[in-house]
Amino acid sequence: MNNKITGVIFDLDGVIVSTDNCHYLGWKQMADEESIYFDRQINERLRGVSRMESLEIILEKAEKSYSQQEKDAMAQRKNAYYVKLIGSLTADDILPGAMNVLNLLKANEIKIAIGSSSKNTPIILKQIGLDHTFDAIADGNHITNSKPDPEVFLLAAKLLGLAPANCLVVEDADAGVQAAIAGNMRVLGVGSAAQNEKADFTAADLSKIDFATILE
Ligand code: B16
Ligand code: MG
Repeated sequence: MNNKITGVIFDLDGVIVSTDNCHYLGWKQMADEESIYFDRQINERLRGVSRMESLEIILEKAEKSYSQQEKDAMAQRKNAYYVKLIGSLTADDILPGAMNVLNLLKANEIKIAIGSSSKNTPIILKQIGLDHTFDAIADGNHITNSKPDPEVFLLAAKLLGLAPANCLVVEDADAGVQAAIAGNMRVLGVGSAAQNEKADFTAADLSKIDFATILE
């Protein structure tokens, strides 16, 4: 079977743009208002994890239990803080190497997609000027099972019209690396996933890898 890479699926947060600080500040404001302990170390555990699953991780430190209605309201409140913060993102926030890689792939007629857990994907892409760049977008609005489930990547591959074996995923979260492997795709781990031994390729960021060698 021909397993040449003909499509690349990019995670968004931590791969194309870094929004972790905005997530941290949004959750921190909500947690402080509820007197729930929250720090940057706990924030690391939220990488690639859906909004409601992130809230459950934060609530591990809560001293009372919350009803589903209260949880929905807390997640909504955090998202309002977060959306306000990402309103100041610009193309300058695109991570090192990302534009070069996207241009290289386009020049080589390799299809490109986004596979992100974030329901704010459309807003973020518009803010950084990449809303017309990708051939397909699969995000938190289109899936029911979040990473490490492969659903978002399988949907991206389907939208590209490609078999999973012909796709490479680029991820910064261990949950995302696991999702790519579960979806029978190859994976390049960057950022926090640069040390992940399960990844087929690793690099500190997209400026630190010769992408052409992956495509050979
Ligand atoms: P939202 P990715 C993920 O994006 C973030 O890494 C994670 O921290 C966040 O909780 C999740 O999106 C959901 O985001 O609240 O905007 O729907 O890394 O999968 O692009
Ligand atoms: Mg990510």
